[in-house]
Amino acid sequence: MAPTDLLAHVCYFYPCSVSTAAPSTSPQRAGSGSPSPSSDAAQRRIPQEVKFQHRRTAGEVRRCKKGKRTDIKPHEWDKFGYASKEEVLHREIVYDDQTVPIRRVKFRDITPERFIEEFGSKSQPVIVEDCCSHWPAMDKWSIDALEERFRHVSFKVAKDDNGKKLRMKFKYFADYVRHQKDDNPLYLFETDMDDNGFIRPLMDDYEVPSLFPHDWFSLVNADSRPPFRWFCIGPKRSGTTVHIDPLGTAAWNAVTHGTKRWVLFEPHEAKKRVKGKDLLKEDEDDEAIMYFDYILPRIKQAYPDLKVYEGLQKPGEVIFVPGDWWHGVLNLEDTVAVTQNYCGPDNFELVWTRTRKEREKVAWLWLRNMRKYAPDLYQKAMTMNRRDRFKMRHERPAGERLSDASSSSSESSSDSSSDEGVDLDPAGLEAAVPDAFKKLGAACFQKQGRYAVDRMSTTARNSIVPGERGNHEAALNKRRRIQETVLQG
Ligand SMILES: O=C(O)CCC(=O)C(=O)O
Ligand SMILES: [Fe+2]
Repeated sequence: MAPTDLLAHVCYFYPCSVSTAAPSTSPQRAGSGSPSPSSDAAQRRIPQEVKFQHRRTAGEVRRCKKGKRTDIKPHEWDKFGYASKEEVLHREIVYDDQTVPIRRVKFRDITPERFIEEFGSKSQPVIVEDCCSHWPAMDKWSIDALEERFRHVSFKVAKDDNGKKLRMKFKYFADYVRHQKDDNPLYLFETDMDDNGFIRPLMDDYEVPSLFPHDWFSLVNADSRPPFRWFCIGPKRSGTTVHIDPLGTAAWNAVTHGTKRWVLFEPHEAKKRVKGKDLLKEDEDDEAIMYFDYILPRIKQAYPDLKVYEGLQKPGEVIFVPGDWWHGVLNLEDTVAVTQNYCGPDNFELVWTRTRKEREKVAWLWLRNMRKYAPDLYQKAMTMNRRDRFKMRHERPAGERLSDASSSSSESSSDSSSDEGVDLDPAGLEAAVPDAFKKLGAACFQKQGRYAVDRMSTTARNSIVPGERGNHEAALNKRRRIQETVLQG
């Protein structure tokens, strides 16, 4: 029995530390000196214990923390003492000259057509109020209700340095959420919602908001498509550091419980400015909470011309993050959300340009299915390729590499699916872009390849062995065979 098991009857203790430092200072405005961080807290820690309800929670948490961060010890996860500095979570956003409120609109005041005209095609972020308040998830995704349903189901709560997923049973994660005092807590981010039969019931609790009717990436077979859907539980103080989503995809993110604080920057802004790494002082960290506490105020001070979009997202609200926008999040409370990335008329050009270059095999499989199931989209992609004199893999002589393509080694199991036997000769295709794509209007709401997509994903789903216990290789081979039949049939 582990020593911690002997400590208590009802509660189980996990050593960590607490700071005796005063709360960090509020953000200061440009010209009033550099906002001071909370990092000196690290030097003045006194040991403290976190009480968990379950005997095994501490061990599970330690295992995941060790895997996720090798630079610090599990007991150092609270070294800056943010759990006793609630002020950071309650700090008001000051909308000064450079801080722009993220626009807000009520769901009942907007149609999908207006949404794409005003926000999608203009690449403007927006928070849509009351967009998902009717979902069953609004009740069914409280931590307590989720614990009842998924007590023994394991969810991904971190990744190690090799990209291996670290999973924890929900009962331990719920225990952790309720009691943790970490500066930057473990963040549950589960993408296997459809494939994992134990987790799939979550899919019945929400729907894709009607404002996002397109999902042209779903023309890529389920097992080749890059991850695009996540169920997220962020304990308070957890968050996501500033980044751009992959392949130019846009995202919607719906909160059912808790509050997210968002920061966004326009796509043209330099990484150096928006991440502010060179504004960090020695011994400081740059996790989400530190970013919102002192890095963002310093960024505003250092770059007064930088436009910073900020806003709070509450339960029932959905935020639209356009493709290529920088964004970061701090969960101000224990927060439950679902998010999906997509490709539609608002961002197809961007996504196709990125995908054909960065994910050659995915692009090839996508194009192959566009040709078969979404001819308008196929023509659009081929027109772009001709315009940019872009040669896809099957069009280049054997052995000729795409000069600036990034490595495709991170691609999914589809890498081994056959690339041969299907000729995608562009000859004879119309050069003109169909009118429906030129004008972003009602015509664009015709869903591309609907039948094909349903048929493919059903077939693929049936061949998947749920969870991680089946014969993975056999399942993959079967899926490959089905995929080839579907694609060539
Ligand atoms: O809710 C969050 O923490 C942000 C999620 C996000 O931006 C992402 O998954 O790409
Ligand atoms: Fe993101």
